[in-house]
Amino acid sequence: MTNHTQSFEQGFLFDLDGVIVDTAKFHFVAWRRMANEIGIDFNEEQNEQLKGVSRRESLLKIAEWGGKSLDEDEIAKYMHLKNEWYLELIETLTPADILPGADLFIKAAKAAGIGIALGSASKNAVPILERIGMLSLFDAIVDGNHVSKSKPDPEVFLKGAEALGCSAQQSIVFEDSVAGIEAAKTASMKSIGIGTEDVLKSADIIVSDLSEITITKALSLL
Ligand code: B16
Ligand code: MG
Repeated sequence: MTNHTQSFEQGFLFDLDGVIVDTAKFHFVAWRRMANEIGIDFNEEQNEQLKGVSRRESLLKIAEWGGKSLDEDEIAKYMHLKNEWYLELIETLTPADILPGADLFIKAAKAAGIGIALGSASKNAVPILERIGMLSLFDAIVDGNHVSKSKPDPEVFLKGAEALGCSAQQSIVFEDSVAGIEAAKTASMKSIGIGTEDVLKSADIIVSDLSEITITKALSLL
């Protein structure tokens, strides 16, 4: 969903899982169910390493933890199976699952004339945004269906800025993963880390959620 006729002077690029909504808990349940099917188990701490990582890379990581090698047919089968279970779980999402301050912050940015884009690894981003009632706030959506390289490659954010018609220097990335902050840096974009300082130390500003930052403070980075 990109509109090439639009042009914003400044753009805010938002990751989805961990910034706008906590879908990580559903990814964990679905991946663990899938892993158990093939005799592997993993814990919540290991699940941290799957945040922001693509579906295929997540499966390969889990297989590696269990010392299993998978052929292409098995990879396709297990990715499909995990996604079916994940889709069942996200059926329960409602606007109450929006992370603190995310909707108010994005609405305020939009009202200030800033272009709003999604930059997510997920191929399920559109149904998730629909479920939480936030899809119409986005001027551009760049997700796992539009990129060939995953974060820390900057492709997802460069495409987002391009869709908004604004430069990398006038774009700010909002991210909860280390790979996403690294992608913003490689794209020459400022970044706001959503999480804790020990994990996201290289972000320009770090807050625990979007209720803790104002538009003015974010724009002061540019
Ligand atoms: P899907 P984000 C990422 O979302 C998740 O953090 C990650 O755990 C997941 O594997 C990835 O999306 C792909 O998701 O299976 O729905 O295509 O943080 O980039 O918004
Ligand atoms: Mg994320």
